[in-house]
Amino acid sequence: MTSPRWWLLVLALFGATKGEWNTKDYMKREHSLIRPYQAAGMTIPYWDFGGSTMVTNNYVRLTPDLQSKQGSLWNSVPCHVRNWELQVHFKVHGAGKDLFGDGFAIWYAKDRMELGPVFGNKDFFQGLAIILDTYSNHNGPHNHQHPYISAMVNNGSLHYDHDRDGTHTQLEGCEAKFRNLDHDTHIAIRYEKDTLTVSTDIANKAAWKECLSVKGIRLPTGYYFGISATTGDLSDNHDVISVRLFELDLPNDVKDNEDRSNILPSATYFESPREHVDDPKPSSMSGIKMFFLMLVAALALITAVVIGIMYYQKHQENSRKRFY
Ligand SMILES: [Ca+2]
Repeated sequence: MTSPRWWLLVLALFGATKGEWNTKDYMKREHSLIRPYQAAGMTIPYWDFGGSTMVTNNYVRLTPDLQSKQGSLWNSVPCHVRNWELQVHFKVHGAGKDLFGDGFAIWYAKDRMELGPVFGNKDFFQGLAIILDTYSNHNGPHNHQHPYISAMVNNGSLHYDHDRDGTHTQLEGCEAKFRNLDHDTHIAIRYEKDTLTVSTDIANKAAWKECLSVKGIRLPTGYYFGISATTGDLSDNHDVISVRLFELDLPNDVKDNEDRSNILPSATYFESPREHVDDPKPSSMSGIKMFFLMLVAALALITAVVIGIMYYQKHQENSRKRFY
């Protein structure tokens, strides 16, 4: 994957400050958030924020490290770019060593600025969510460790199930230890020719590592980019340092003039869903009760077998009598 971030580093070394790279990918200023954020007063050009979100000179804090907070940050300009890469420089940190949460989500969605239960955004959303879940709500057997990054596409009909950490609606996911790191942490969401690829740069190597890649994703144009976060009983600071959107230049791409402004978001391939079984309830039966129940069941089974054999033998005798 070609990475505009490499060029960012190269340009930084040469002291270049223009938002236009040497590649043919263009950064779209109206969908990006770069320091200094505030032009005048308390507003950020092209961005709105709500809930607990606080803007400082160096970061936008969606939630502080306090319980029961929800915050969001939304681009106010709908995105009409067909192939894009969104890069988010973020920092999740807090005092909790073992207990922290809940995480944050990056959105490309139809509706904006609606706080709700899905990492600070509304449920039954229309669009794409990249979820960076730091807390495992699921006590049963899990396929993965947390923090966990996953992708979800929703046409408005799917519910995000926190009890299963969204595992039965996710497209794909990966484990990513991005919390409480001293170095910078980045995520890139690339949407190119209906393929969604999510990569992380959290190992302080200035290189992208692929987390997930899914083909057959159809997203409408004209949706909004946003980021939201939430804390519950557990908490963390969820900070956004920058957001950069690049329009991808695909020179060999046959011009596709399909009007995508009115389609519903859809995904061709979902991860084979894990069965939605309830966690085993702790048995209210004591061991002795259980033993007797098993004993009675065993006796009943033996009795049934014995009766069955007797009946069979009798039947055989009768048949023989009939035949001979
Ligand atoms: Ca969770």
